[in-house]
Amino acid sequence: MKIYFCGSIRGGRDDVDLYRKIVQKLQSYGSVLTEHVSSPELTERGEDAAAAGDQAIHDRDVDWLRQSDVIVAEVTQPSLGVGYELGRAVDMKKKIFCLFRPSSGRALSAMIRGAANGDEFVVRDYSEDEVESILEEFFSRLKRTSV
Ligand code: 6IA
Repeated sequence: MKIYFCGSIRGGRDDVDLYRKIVQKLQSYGSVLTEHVSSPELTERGEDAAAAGDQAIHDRDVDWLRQSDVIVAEVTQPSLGVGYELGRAVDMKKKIFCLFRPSSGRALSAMIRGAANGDEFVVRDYSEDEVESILEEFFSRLKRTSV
């Protein structure tokens, strides 16, 4: 299974340790095309050096989205890129799982929470200590529905 993980980069790297934990867990279900999103070396400011490569990043990511079987997004830290990826993925009729932590004190965008339909597009509120069990639950349901 090919998994596309979305997490904030230029939107802010506050949750990078959590992204790492999620990606590690996702790797037990398949290959994660976007493992770099969880890399601590990838900083929001360090990205400026790569400005000339933005088009290549965009085109490669959209191509990976197309190839992926499922999209998992940590959406607590608001990110334009993650919102864009989710919109494109909806249009590609992909299976999408969004994770949001209400303990952040933020309110999730209506364009993400409002897109949830409990089937193709799932939004799950969670707390950090539940992250592994929530992913287990999601992937076991995914396996049941795709056989
Ligand atoms: O707007 P943001 O930067 O927060 O958007 C983050 C999302 O866009 C992530 O889910 C990524 O999939 C994608 N994205 C944004 N920047 C990059 C990127 N930067 N590489 C890959 N995906 C990205 C540069 C990488 C570097 C090694 C030169």
